Amino acid sequence: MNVLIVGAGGQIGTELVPHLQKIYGEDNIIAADLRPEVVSRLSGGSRAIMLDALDMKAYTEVVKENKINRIYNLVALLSATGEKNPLLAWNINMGALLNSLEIAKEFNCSVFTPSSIGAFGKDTPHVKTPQDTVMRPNTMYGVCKVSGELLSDYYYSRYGVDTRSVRFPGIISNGCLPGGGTTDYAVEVFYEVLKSGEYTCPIPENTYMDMLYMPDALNACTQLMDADPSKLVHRNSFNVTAMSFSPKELFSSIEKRVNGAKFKYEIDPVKDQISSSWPDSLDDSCAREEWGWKPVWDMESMVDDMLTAIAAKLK
Ligand code: AKB
Repeated sequence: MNVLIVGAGGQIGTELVPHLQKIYGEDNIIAADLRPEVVSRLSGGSRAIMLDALDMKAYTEVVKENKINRIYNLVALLSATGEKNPLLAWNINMGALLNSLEIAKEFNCSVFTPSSIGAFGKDTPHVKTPQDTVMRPNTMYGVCKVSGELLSDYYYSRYGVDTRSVRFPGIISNGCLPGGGTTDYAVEVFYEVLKSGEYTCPIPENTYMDMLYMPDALNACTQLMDADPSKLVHRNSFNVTAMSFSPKELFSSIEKRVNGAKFKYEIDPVKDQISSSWPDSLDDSCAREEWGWKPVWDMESMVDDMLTAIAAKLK
């Protein structure tokens, strides 16, 4: 297995690289990112290279030279940033995906591209959102995610490219900070509370969204890609979730563990609009049935682990 991760320096990639190294061996993983400072951070113990996934020629050469047979395409501008510059979001998100699919077709690679709860919209059923349902997002990020799901399925049915994907909810982690997402509050709060004892939340207190703790997200990335293809009814993309909570519920769980922590709300209208259009909770039974998805972290165990890890990091 020779694996290439493009967009490796983001929240998921930073932790996916060591996760894949443990499974497939360090020498078989190449971590690629556009930013030189990120490449030097990634290169501790891994094969890290500078690559712009929009540069088709350079991308093709990397895949050819390294005999890559699996691509994790993690290149993306997230939901809130995407609303600041929709055209850029389209160009980056769709450009990287199309290049990945074309290269995969030519070199017979499998491709994992994360989709998101952002693929759903206000007309989607919000509670226990089914796997197959209305998808009419009203953000550019969501439009890219739905288009990406369709394109990935098209490359599978038309050209036989082994494309697979999950719809990630908010991912909570203590490695690299997320950036530009609507669910970022659920990570930021831990840093702020441990640094200053208070946090100002941009999302209304009773808005529910699905979340996953990073170890479960990493397992989703590898478990789905290693799943028996004959069992997959769906491919692009599977609902996955481990917990659904509102800011109020998360903060009350943190408050129980951090004495005197204070929370207030200054609602960001863009994030408010996006978060209220997303599901409150997903039905992930297809992922459970078709490839054995079974998350292990819930909100309480995640809060314990995050507080310990970030307190250690801040020291
Ligand atoms: C975002 O908030 O944009 C992402 C996502 C849920 O896809 N974290």
